[in-house]
Amino acid sequence: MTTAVVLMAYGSPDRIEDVPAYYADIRGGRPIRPELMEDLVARYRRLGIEDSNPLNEITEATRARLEEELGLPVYTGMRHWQPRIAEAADQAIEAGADTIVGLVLAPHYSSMSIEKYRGLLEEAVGDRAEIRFVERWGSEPGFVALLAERVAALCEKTSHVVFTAHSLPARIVEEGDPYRDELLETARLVAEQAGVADWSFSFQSESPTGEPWLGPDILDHLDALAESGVRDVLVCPVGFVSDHLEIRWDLDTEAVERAATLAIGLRRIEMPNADPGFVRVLAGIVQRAAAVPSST
Ligand code: FEC
Repeated sequence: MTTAVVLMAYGSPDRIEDVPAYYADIRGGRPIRPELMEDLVARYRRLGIEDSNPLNEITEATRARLEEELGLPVYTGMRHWQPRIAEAADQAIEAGADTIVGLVLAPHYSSMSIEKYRGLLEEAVGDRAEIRFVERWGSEPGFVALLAERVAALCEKTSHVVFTAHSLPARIVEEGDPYRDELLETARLVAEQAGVADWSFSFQSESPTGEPWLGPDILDHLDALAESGVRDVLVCPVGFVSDHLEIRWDLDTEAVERAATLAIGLRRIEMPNADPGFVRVLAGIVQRAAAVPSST
């Protein structure tokens, strides 16, 4: 058996000129209102992606460390940008892999996220290799411990901890999607291990697609917390693992600004990024998936 890993992430445009093509890819061909495009270009400009692109750089650093840790080839495949998941699969197969472990840098399963990555990988691989796909790893003990340690280090007596994740259209709950339950389970485990009793959960990064999304949104949630007397919030994102637009804009800019108007102090834990301890957690997940011919 010759194993390789396809490490998958959302992907991010490398240059401002790439934003329209990137957004079109996210929309899957559905139209984009001009004002939404302009708003996204402005956010990426403020993020400074011309000089350095956090998501793509962190994913490459994670890939390189994971490869070293595992002693197996690891290829990056992006869902919405380059290198594409199909390119990563081709590289793995051309290098002789007959077994591919598929791991997404997003811990919780949803039909609208992880399942899409799986579809792209399966389509690319076809019958050329066996896929061992990791469906979820949000309750992975090493991941929970890493977040709990970061929360405990910053949590003060007066802190209220808000766990966050990317929102998705609310209809997924009626469709029986486990996404929200899995997120809440990670939050519960982290709070328990960090010894935090005062915590809540909110979603972030909702898109204006014209249908209701899972809430509460972090900005509305901050309003409600302020009204109930909370003055010190520690944010722990559990549904993302890297610094990227949704962290640096939605939390570090928008949520920080809203908190300031409400006289709430807001801090967040550092993201796992390519931290060696986090990469060891990922390596353990890959090793287990490689050893067992089924999803974990
Ligand atoms: O730093 C970067 O350049 C990329 C940051 C980024 C991450 C990310 C993660 C997730 N998304 C998820 C679901 C959706 C759904 C839609 C949607 C739209 C966007 C847009 C941008 C964007 N997402 Fe994203 N997402 C990131 C970036 N996302 C930009 C489009 C403009 C906007 O809304 O701001 C709606 C699609 C549609 O219109 O039909 C749904 C989920 C995740 C977490 C899991 C993962 O990482 O794959 C779920 C990072």
